[in-house]
Amino acid sequence: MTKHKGAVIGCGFFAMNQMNGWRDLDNVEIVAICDRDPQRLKIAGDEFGVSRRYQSAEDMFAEGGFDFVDIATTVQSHKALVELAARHKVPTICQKPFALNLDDAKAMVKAADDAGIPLMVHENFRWQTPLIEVRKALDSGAIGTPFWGRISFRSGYDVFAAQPYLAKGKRFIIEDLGIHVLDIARFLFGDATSITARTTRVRPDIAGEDVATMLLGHDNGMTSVVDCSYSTYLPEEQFPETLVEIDGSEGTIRLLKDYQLVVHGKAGTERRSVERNLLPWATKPWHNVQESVALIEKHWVECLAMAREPATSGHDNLKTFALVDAAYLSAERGETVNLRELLG
Ligand code: NAD
Ligand code: 89V
Repeated sequence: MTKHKGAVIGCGFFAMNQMNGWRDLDNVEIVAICDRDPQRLKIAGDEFGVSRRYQSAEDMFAEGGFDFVDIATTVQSHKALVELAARHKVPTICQKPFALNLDDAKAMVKAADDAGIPLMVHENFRWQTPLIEVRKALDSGAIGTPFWGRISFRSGYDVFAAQPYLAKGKRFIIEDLGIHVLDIARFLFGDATSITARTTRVRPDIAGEDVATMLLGHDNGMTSVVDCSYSTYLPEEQFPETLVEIDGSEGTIRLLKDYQLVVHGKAGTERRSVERNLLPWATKPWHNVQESVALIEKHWVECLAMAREPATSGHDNLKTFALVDAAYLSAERGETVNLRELLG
């Protein structure tokens, strides 16, 4: 068995899930970690038994000895780190949001292409089992031809407790969470040609928008609504569940709260739970997202071994990222934005 040697940059809140996912894979060994914060470096290094520890990514790359790098830092450092990895010709995974803007994202993809290295964006939401089950139900033809969909993430969860930086950015919910939900829309309904967005900031104590409603036109003629809110206080909190509604020519699919999937078509109605068992290191309510981390990491290693392009490659993610930029543009201008304008 080939053992893939990896390095992780950024040992913060979410990287712990990534480290756990890597530890679960028999054919991966994380041989080096990097964080400019020495305390975080020590905690992660001790927890996961990694002795090569660096405060500088440049120093880590200079010593080398790994086959891929997993960048788990916040967005401000992504461009410099992806370009550093490209200079060293090391296959790269980068967390979402991939970049600060679409121009940077395009430059990062070009850097990887020029270096001839695979590049995957850690866009894990589409790897959640319930969403994979929705996709399978769609592909089965049970509801005929889909013509309308809604992907919805509404919550009052205090996301700022674990990720305080989210309260500070001028861009918030579309850039941080909507990016996942827009990617799910692409995963289920195909690429989009246009987007119309409206945004609001309900919470007075944050800098960015915490509510966004987006209307997408898809290449295949479908219409979808993508809506996100962190100011929705429900009697039963549903964080971090993504709910889905799809109407087709012969039936409907609903992914309801508590991961209940209902597929209703000519053949009848099927209702079942698509919730997964907790991984040993997972904690509720995050377990479903944590499982998607393990699945995207497995996918990366398979792609690396077979020299295949990952589902959420840099090239693929440009289309999700363009939707993010287009949504902000649409909300600012108060008009529909054509995606071809941005992607060229
Ligand atoms: P965090 O602030 O907790 O951790 C980031 C770490 O990176 C910090 O320890 C920081 O010291 C380190 N760092 C930053 N720049 C560095 C550099 N140049 N060199 C070395 N170390 C550096 O952040 P987080 O909440 O873990 O988020 C990290 C990324 O993960 C963000 O992009 C966030 O959007 C993303 N995220 C993704 C998901 C998901 O489901 N995919 C969930 C949460 C967070
Ligand atoms: O993806 C993220 O960065 C997280 C969460 C999953 C909570 O949206 O902020």
